[in-house]
Amino acid sequence: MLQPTPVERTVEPPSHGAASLPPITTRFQLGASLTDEQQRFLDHYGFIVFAAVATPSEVARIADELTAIEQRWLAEGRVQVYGIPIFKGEGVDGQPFLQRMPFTSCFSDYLHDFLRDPRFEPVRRVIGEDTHVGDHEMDGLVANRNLNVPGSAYPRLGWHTDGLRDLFYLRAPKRMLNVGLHLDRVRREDGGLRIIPGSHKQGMLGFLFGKPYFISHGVDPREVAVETEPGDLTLHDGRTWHRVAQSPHEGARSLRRTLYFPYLTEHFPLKGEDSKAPLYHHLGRAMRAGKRLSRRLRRR
Ligand SMILES: O=C(O)CCC(=O)C(=O)O
Ligand SMILES: [Fe+2]
Repeated sequence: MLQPTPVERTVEPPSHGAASLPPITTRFQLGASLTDEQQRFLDHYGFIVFAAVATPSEVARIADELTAIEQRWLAEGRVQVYGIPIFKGEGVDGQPFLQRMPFTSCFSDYLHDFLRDPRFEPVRRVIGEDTHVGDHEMDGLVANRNLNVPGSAYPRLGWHTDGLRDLFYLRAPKRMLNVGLHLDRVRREDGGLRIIPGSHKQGMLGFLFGKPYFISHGVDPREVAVETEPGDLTLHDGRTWHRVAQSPHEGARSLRRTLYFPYLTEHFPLKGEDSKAPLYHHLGRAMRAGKRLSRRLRRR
């Protein structure tokens, strides 16, 4: 069993001792509201996992909806949605495969309704008294499909905090809880989400210079693997340092699908077909193009 590793000096000492909390690998049950213990766990570590919040049939249906949206976007020759680029790579058989799909709830009634299901009320209340579903804000409901094949455009994601985005919007990073639904079984040995527990309590310097953003992928001695089963729901504080580790498996076994729910307390500009790409996505696109080129050159 994993034990919480001692936090670095750059991280503030936690206000509650970890001793009174259940093990860091706990998968909790989501009830009508978060228990005091669940709330303390989230505050202390900066993340929490809820087991099997979606049923197997819902997970299957969500996966099918994503495939249907993918087919539609491929047929239309779409490269972006509302100004946000789609990551397009190759699938297991070399076919075109969309790996980061923004605004998916604008293209599926099922996903649109799913986000509004009453079971998520307790999660929404943790985020704020009054949250709305930002189908058309930021990147909307984002679906990620990490895959490890030679033509993949998105096998992994380097260390980052999501708070950096706030800096692009010219404001200090605020507590922002990311709600992720996980469609696949991912254990530590399968790669997947890694978080530095407690790193949401770092100061501004830790945020900016804790690690080189997105280009560092190394194992951190403080990191924990967030292990999930299909239908699990995770919450993580966007100010934590986190990454997505590449699967050591290849092909279909490496597939890892997640959806990040746009539960927002603030209103952001509504996006539609004539929206333009924000600066950070231009940077991201340039980085991905560079990586694809270097992979291609290495394969020669
Ligand atoms: O795939 C995940 O679980 C996390 C992705 C992520 O950290 C991000 O898109 O900012
Ligand atoms: Fe992130």
